[in-house]
Amino acid sequence: FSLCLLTCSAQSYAVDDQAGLGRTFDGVGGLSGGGATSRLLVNYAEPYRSQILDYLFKPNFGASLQILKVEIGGDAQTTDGTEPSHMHYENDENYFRGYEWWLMREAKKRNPNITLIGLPWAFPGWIGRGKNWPYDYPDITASYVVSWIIGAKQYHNLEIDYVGIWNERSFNSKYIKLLRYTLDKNGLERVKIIASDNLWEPITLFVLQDRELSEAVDVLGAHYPGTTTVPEALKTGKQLWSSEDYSTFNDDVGGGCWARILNQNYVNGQMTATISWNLVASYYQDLPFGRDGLMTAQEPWSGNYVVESPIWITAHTTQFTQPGWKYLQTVGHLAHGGSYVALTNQRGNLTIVIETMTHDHSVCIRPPLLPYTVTAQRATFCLKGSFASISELQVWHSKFDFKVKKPVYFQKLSPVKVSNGSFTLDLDVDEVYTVTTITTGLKGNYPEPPPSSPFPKIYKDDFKVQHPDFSEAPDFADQTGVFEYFINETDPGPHVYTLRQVVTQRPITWVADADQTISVIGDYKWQNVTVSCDLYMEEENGGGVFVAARVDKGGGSVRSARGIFFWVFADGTYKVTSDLSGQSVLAEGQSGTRANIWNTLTLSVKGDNAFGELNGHVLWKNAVGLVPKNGWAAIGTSSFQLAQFDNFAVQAE
Ligand code: 147
Repeated sequence: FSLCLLTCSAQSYAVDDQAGLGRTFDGVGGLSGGGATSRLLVNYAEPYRSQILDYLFKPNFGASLQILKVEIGGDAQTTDGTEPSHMHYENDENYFRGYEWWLMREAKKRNPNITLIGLPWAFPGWIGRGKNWPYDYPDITASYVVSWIIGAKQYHNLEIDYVGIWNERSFNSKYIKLLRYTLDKNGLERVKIIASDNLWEPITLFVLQDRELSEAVDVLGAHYPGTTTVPEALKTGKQLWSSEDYSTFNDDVGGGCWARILNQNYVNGQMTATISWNLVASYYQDLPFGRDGLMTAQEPWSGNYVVESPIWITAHTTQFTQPGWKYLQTVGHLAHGGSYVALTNQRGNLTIVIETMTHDHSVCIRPPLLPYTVTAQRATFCLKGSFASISELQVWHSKFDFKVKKPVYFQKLSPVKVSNGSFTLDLDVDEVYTVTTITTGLKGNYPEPPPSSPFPKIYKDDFKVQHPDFSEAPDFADQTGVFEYFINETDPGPHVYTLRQVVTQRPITWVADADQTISVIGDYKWQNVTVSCDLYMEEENGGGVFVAARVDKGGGSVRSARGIFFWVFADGTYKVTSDLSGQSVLAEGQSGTRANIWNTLTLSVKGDNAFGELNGHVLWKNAVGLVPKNGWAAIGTSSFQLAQFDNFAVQAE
């Protein structure tokens, strides 16, 4: 007792529950969506796909995530692509589109206790009855969102635990109350509401001033809070979450960012859950925010994936805690920089996580990080209250090393003996320690996956799949509109199995979707390519379809995508443009094309020259002027309209 007091007079930190405990821990999570961030994951061959899922979700293996948050697809562009809605049209319901259902099932399979969250970024157009706004008919929006929750249970036996409002956009009190009411009316009282997935304000003031709203909302979720909250948010008495955070390139600085915010979101901001955007970087790296996931799995064609440092940083917390544990009140900053948190299950178990991330090695994408210093230091932790009798603790260690580049990730060290109620660690900079009574920690490991390789230079898809596992064809990354496998029941000939663009009305958007639809595929570095595809316009008035090469943009800037676009229209004309918007015309003329028949378009680009063929005959040839030097191949339509695609083929040099 006295010895600990003595050692505690230096740089020492009490770990003590005698004055009561802190907040309830809700978990660490990953976000799939917002948008299409898991797009390429689904097409990994086994065993690699399961290995990736194990690194993410399997308890006591890798990140062992405690929360999975997914986008409720709204048919619109939501950062790295579109995700399909379960209701493209008012009279349409389908709970087997996209990959979020599958991902939730895979997560649950590995961890039945994982917390599931759904949040819309965008909505199909009919929700707004023509207006780009989801709150004019709040009953429609609420029943649409609740349908998704009911569908999850009915078709996938998935119980959604939390639902959000509208990602980083306006909330509406009437809508939130109606959502609560609609949930309850459907026997979904257990589903909790998060609001508003934006900043702490104005939702906090609304909750403080509106008793009914306060009763409807369970969690205040803020994005990129920079580890801090506001006094009013604390005053609500609600759980406070960082419901989207990180979004940082997943190198070791990204790992440092993640380590710092996982601890300090509680230490500074009393936040009890932190969710990473995104879960896994499974989208073409040249789309916005490339590699901003806990790990990287962006090459289904090679099988290569990379378990990045944030996976092991996550493990430092998740393998030694459970949602429902309590933070201790005795958490805080270390004297020479860094922080520590301590959590208990209130039945004798204790987990302490310590991080000493330096400023420059833990900057996140946002918000700006004010200067601070961290130096090597000796820290003594004094175990008191229920923890006074602990005699030994397990120790797990990570150390980033930006000099000789020999990092240590999540390594088990010898247990530390507690003597006279305390233990001492010599902390260097850029380290994470977990010191814990939990003995089940494990650094999971699979053999190295295949080496990285570029997208195949020769690629074909005839979309001939009778019972596809997923609604979307491999490797196509929809940037506006949704492209789905389709079966033409009555087609006599070769086009029974096709890919179909199905969004017929501009969605309630999250960013500026193009006025055209487009799905990109391939290698962004491609320059000289031949892209060909059979196309079928279903629209007689205003029908138009294209194949493209060197497409240089996707995501939120898809509207300004440039490249070489070869269009044919149902009015018997063709066009070649250097932009998706169709403004910069390189060539145009008569094609004789019309709706409801199949046409084959071939676009060949080499250096500054390009030519286009229609049904095997050269239709145009040209020197193409100012077009991008490289980019993806693509297919699409001239507006939100039904159209089909078959026998897609690309040959790159
Ligand atoms: C978030 C979105 O919610 C995600 O879908 C994804 O786009 C992510 C990428 O970092 O960003 O949206 C934000 C966009 C801008 C800011 C914050 C969040 N910002 O400028 O502070």
